[in-house]
Amino acid sequence: MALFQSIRDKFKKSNDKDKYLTGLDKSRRSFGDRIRALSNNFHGIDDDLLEELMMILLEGDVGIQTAQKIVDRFEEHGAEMKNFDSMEDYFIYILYEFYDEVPEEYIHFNPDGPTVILMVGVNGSGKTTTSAKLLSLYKDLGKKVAVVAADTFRAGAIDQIDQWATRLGVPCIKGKPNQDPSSVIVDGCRYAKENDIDILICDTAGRLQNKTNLMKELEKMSRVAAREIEGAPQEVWLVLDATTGQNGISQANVFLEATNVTGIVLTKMDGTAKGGVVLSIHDQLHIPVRFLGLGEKPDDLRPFDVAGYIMGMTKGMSAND
Ligand SMILES: Nc1nc2c(ncn2[C@@H]2O[C@H](COP(=O)(O)OP(=O)(O)OP(=O)(O)O)[C@@H](O)[C@H]2O)c(=O)[nH]1
Ligand SMILES: [Mg+2]
Repeated sequence: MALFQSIRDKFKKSNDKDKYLTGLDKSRRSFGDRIRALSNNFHGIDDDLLEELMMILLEGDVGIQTAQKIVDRFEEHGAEMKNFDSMEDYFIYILYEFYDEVPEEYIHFNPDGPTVILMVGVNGSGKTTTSAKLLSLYKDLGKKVAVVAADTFRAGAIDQIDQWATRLGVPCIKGKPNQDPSSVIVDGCRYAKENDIDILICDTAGRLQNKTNLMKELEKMSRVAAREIEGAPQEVWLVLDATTGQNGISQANVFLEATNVTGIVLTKMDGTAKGGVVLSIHDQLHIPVRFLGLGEKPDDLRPFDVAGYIMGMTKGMSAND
């Protein structure tokens, strides 16, 4: 099938192919393998098959509204697929198209100075680890990077990011425990301007708090950053733990109401069989997924790639492909 072939070709050319295949192995073993198992009892597109596909989507954490939309789209033309292989390829194409229909939004780099990226999210979602991975990624791309240890709330948080920074050989701007995080961000922005930093990553605290306080704190951080560097923060990335599945979507909504989130990073994709949550995020939140955490090593954070994601979740690719 030509449509499917084009996704496969894109994936084949990707440098991140192996990372996607390994990182999404758990999801593929439940999601992809279950789709393939439908071949045992395939007699065309009927209500039973549609119901099975719906179940597979739901168990992959695609979420009911999103799953229903996908199945409806599939049903429109699916009946033309007369054998299992073409049905499977068509279904994969529908998943791909479902994500791909909105044009990709790219990172807003500041053309006139440091680009400030604020990392936000609930505790344990992976903000600090992701900050470190981003430092490593942009450093490897030849950017001058620095990090602000703006989590002054949790004991040990400053040391955690500081140790990463030392290991990666990048500057870390720190305050004291319990200092106002916004004041550390001010120091970070000033350091970035004085030292021609290209990308300044701000690792913030993941304390659980009510929406009003969260809003106030995030608003203050953004306001002080903008006072130092025009247009800052250029990006606010919400870090979500993929293993929390649909709960992540409710968490996301709280942050979306509290601040201007410009992108999502989904961590721990390697630790879940419920990787379908990416489709649900796209459909319900309309915020681009920028990166996927596909493992614990610094280079396991990969830019989001639809073909990689869909192929990694479904068919994968054999060694001879
Ligand atoms: N397997 C895997 N583990 C990850 C990934 N990203 C983060 N982790 C792990 O998740 C745990 C929490 O990560 P942190 O980066 O400390 O999370 P945080 O959001 O900064 O947490 P707080 O500072 O408490 O708010 C750590 O053990 C990380 O190693 C990922 O993509 N894959
Ligand atoms: Mg942290």
